[in-house]
This record gives sequence, C-alpha cells and structure tokens, in this order.
Amino acid sequence: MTELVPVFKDLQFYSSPDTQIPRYRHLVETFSKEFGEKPLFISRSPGRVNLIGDHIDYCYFSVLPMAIEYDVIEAINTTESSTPRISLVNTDSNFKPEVLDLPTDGSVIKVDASHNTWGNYYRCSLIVAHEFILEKYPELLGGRPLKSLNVVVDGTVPSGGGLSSSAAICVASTLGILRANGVKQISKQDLTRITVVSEHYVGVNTGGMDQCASVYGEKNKVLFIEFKPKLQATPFEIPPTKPALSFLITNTLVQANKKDSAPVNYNLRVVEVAVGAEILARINGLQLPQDSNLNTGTLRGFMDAYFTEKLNQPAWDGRNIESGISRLTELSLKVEEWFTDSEKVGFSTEEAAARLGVSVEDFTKRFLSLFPVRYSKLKVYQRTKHVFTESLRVLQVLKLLSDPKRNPDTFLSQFGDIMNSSQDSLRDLFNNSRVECDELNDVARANGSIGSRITGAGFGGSLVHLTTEDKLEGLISALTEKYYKKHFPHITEEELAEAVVVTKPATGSCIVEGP
Ligand code: NG1
Ligand code: MG
Repeated sequence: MTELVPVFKDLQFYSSPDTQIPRYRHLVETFSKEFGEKPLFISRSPGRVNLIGDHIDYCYFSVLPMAIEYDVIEAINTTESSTPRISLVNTDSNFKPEVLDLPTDGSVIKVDASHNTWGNYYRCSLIVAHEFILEKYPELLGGRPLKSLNVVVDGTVPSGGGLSSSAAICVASTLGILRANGVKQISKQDLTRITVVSEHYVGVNTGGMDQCASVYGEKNKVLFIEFKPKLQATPFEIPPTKPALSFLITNTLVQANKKDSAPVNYNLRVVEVAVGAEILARINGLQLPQDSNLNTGTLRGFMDAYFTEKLNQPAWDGRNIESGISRLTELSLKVEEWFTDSEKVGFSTEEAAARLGVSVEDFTKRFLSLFPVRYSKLKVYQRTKHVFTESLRVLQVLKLLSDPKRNPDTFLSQFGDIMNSSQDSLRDLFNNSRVECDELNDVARANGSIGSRITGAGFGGSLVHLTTEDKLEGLISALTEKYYKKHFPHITEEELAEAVVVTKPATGSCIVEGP
C-alpha cells in the first residue's frame, strides 16, 4: 500500500493543537506583511530524536528514531515575476531574507557549498524537487523553470542541536515546492527517497535516517527504519510503564557545526567505515557490492556477504531479530581478531592502501575524493566496532519493544543500560562526544536518568535521556543548576526552556490547508 503524505485542515495532529495556533497565525501574518497576500498552504516537517543507532544509517543498518513536535512550517504562494525566483523570509531575524534566482533556461539550480547560507538548504530542495518533477511529471513544466514562489519559514528545531533541523527544512521545502508546482500528492516513500540525498549538495555525505523519520513520524510511536533490502519505516508503540516513561532532550548548547567541520568529523566517519567494510572484505576474500552513492562497499554489505558467501548461511532479511542479534554479536567479536594490535591504533593513507592492495593514488580516488576529509590516522577498527555493536543495540531495544512477554519490572532498566552502552561506544570508539556532552551525561545519570546518550551526529548537539515522569522535575533542576547555570551563567528562562524539553513522538511531514 502506498502511503501518501497527508493533507490536514486543522492542527489536530499536534498533541496540544491550541498552543500552536498563535505560531501559525504569526506565520500567516508575517507572510501577508511581507508579500501583501495570503499563503496558498503551509508545508510542515518535524525534527527527530534518535533513541538508538547513531552513525550506522550510512552503513545501511537499521535505526530507531522518532519524529518530535519541534518542526519547520513554511507558508507558500506562487507569484508572477519577470525572472523566475524564490523570495525567502524567516520569522527568525537571525536568518536574513534571501532571493534565489532560478535558471531561466529551465535547468536545475546550483548550490555553491563553499558559501553557506540558510538559503542553501532551500536550494538543495529546489534541486531534488525539480529533478523529481522532470522524472515523474515532465508535462508540469514543459521545459520551463519552476514557479516563482514567496515563502516564509518558521522553525522550532534548534539548529546544530542534533535534532535534524536541516532535514526538517529540506523536507518541508521539498514538499512545498512540489505542491506549489502542481504535484498535489506524493507518497511518503518518494518524498523520503528524494530528500535523503538533498544535503549532499551542501557538502555533507548524510545517511537517510533523518528525512525518513521526519516524513514517517507517527504520534506516540517510535520508528524502526530499515535501509536494506529496501527503505521502510515500521512504527512501534512504546509500551506503558509504571511510572510512565518519558524522553527528555537536552541541548548541550555547543553547536555541532557539521557543514564546516565535516572534513574532520561527519564526512571522515563516512570514509572510515567504508574503508572498514573494504578491509574486512579483503581479509575474508569477499567482493562487496558497490553502493551507488558512496562508490564503495558498506558494513551492512559486508555482513550480508560474510554470512551468505563465506559461511553459507541464508540471507538475513533485517527483520529476524534473533538471527540479527547473533550475527552482529559474532561480528563484534570477530573484529577483535581481524585487526592486529598496530592496526587497532589506526591506518595512515599508505597503510590503508597497502592493506587493500591498491596504490595510494587509487585509494585516494576511491575513498577520499567524493567529499574532502582530513586526518592523520583512519580509526577503522574503532569505527567498525562501534557500527556492529550499535546495530546490535538497536535490535536489542527493538526486541524489548516488540516482545509482549517483556518483564515490565526490568524493561526500563534494560532499555536504559543499552542507551548507556551506546553512549560509551560513541564516546570511546566513535569519538563524537565532547567534554560538555560527557559532563551533561554524568549529571543526568546521577540525577534520575535511566539511560542517556548523544543523539544524532554528536560533536556537540543534544543528548536524549530515558526517565520516568516522577523523576523529571528533579532531573531538570539538577541539569539546570549543575550544567546550564555553570556553563552559561547568563542563560535566560526562555533559553533554558528551549534547551531542555520533554518530548513525545509526533506526526511526520504534512500539508496544512486550514489556518
Ligand atoms: P543530525 O545530527 O541530525 O544532522 C546526522 C545525519 C544522520 C545520521 C546521524 C548520526 C544528516 C542530515 N543526518 O544527523 O543521517 O547519520 O547524524 O546517526 O546529516
Ligand atoms: Mg542535520
């Protein structure tokens, strides 16, 4: 069954719709003030918090995020203009208005990734929306440029906070551009497929979790997102507990500047795990299918090849939890044997090329030229071990969530322990924590959190904590005193309220026609 992105007449899809009314009213008023007319419709997409499974989506292992109520809403109308262009206004005055000129010959707009402005995210969306129309509905444009648009954007997802503000704006923009150009209905699957690659145009070699979670979000459900054998999101109810469980998100207020630091953090990790996949394949005499985005094999591809070709076991469908747990446990142990002690320290470019039996030139072309990266040693063993153990933890949590016979007395502590081991792995093996993240984590764990971990890319950004409703107040006040007031003595009540939030799983992308 093809699920379509829904169109709503009112705001009932929020858990407390009334609190959103003033925000929508302000958006529409800003639009009228700026452009002297009413918007045609509002396009919306949420941020997400990842409960478990970080830095494994680009290896095609499954993840477990949920969409949150922080979102991006965009009021849109088409407009006549002598040259085709998009006029972008943001309700937040920190983001200055931008005008994006569309190529007059009907070709797809370009992004200058070296000149980063918030408008670049909109350009990414123009590219993927335009290409989708050319591929599926060429008659809508007949070679003409996309329509000129007036757009006002309002976002509540903190930027650089690890809650996927970038995916929220890319998905909301893409959905809005498509509708304004005559694509009245789009499937969740198509919207995810085309937006997954959108941020590649601003120079970040992203995985697909965020866009998928943003599109498929469902109230009160977490999403089990698979990338292989095909992209799909399966919602899972969070079981009732006594006292009721609660997810708290805390922003460290240390920004993860992923765009500018990508060569030493995000994009470098993508390279390290790809090199890991190819080295493990070589050790085991396997040839990996080459991923079309990365031009290399992936760790998921390695896992599949290792068990089917080397050990002659049946293919794993990604759904059989027990078999996944046993295979990933085995791989997590095997990596200890597969790398020598000196390799565990790291690989220089020469060493990595030699391990793969290729020239440095070939290695560079294959792994280092898609996106720029900088390093002294590639930490292949550490990243690979993280990916296998983290993917294992996702299945362990899924098992807890989906088992009707789970023990209600130990469910929360088991879930929390898995989150804590994830944090240890992120900190020690994946090195995407920072002292501020560790400190916030320690304060939380000592004050009522059952499990705490970095969520999203890390390198700053946010943490997610599993706790229960009766502990929330104490936890929040400990974090306020021992982390926020200590590091940011001048923090206002409003800033605090934005940094520390209790969140519920929320509805995914939608069009709002009503307000
Ligand atoms: P955030 O931190 O939301 O930007 C990033 C990637 C995800 C995933 C996580 C780590 C983007 C848009 N998303 O999320 O695909 O790899 O890091 O699990 O860069
Ligand atoms: Mg992002």
